[in-house]
Amino acid sequence: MTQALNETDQATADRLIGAVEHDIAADPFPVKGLDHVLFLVGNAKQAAHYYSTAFGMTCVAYRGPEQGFREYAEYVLTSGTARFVFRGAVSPEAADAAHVARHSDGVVDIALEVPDVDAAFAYAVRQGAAVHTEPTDVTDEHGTVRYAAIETYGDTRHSLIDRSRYSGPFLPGFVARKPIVDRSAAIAAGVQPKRYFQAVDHVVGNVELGKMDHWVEFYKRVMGFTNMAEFVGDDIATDYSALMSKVVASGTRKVKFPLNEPAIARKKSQIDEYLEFYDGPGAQHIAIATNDILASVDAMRAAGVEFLDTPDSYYDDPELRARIGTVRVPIQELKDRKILVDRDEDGYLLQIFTKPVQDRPTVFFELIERHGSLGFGKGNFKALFEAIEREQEARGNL
Ligand code: TYF
Ligand code: FE
Repeated sequence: MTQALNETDQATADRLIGAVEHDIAADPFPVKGLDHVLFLVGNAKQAAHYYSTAFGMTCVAYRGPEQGFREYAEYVLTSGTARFVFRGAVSPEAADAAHVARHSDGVVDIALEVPDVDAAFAYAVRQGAAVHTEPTDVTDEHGTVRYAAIETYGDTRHSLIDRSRYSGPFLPGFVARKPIVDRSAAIAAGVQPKRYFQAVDHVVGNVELGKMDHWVEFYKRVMGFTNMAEFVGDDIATDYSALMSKVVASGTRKVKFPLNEPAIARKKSQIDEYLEFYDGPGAQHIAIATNDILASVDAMRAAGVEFLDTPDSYYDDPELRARIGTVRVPIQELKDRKILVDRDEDGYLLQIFTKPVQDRPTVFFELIERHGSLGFGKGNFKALFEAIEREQEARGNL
């Protein structure tokens, strides 16, 4: 099989996303990691094609009318440990058709893999989480998966999944499926195509004005997450762009959820623009971790993915040069590709942001290559927010 996951992939992914030693057994809400991100989209067949061709992902599983599931077609794509599921409504009566009509393409489930669904669910509900799905077993010839789901911001939820007694390609009912892009000729010729990313680093939520602390407290209380140091307060909010941000993470740091809210500033906040067009809170961006951001950006650009622009002045700024010091490539390589760089006491990171990946100015992606830094690119907020505001202006939303 192509690009099959092994222990080395798991170790690589954990290193890339900055996982730390942590005894999950001592946790009130033990989390093994991110299981998958479920997108509800208008056309899952075409989404699966885009993420295969433009994001280099591999389709590994499918479920649809052919398997007796008349409501939806669902495609499971992976890249290293990252797993995205694209679900499109087949039946006009499918509940998810209404979700797409309201929000357009977006993230509905940020699913977590847990060792004990019942214990995690009971803890979350005791701590005030709203129930989406009670714990239940689903079974097919590959074994049993136990899962439950709790509600989070907007129409978003967190499934809690125990797949330790399951050996199928995804979840019961799904069948293995061959990749959409045929890379077999290259593989036969001895060239193993390089993945554009190996793991999901973080998933960011946009919530309403005044609700950021509510959701930070939610993740602390319900999931035992803790605050990470990085946050954007009033100072950055009013100087650069109108948002406030705090980050919560699981004990291992494998699951990291920054939460943004709009702040009142001179201009219309990029978060307000999202909330208006998504018609409520939801997932804003997914950061995907790579060990070669230069190659990934080149490949994705060549396939037609649009990235935010960064002016040359960013790279020519002597203050930035001094702060950044030496990174693994000459700054010119980053400048050529508009890749941003930030450094803190632990190390540095390289990052770049795509433009929104659907018609509405809502969900986008971030490519991130960490070298020690566990941050989120705080030093880049000014340059990044100015780039976002140029796009907002072009859309007539500023
Ligand atoms: O995840 C983060 O916090 C960074 C920075 O609209 C960021 O990627 C924050 C807000 C935003 C885009 C990026
Ligand atoms: Fe980010």
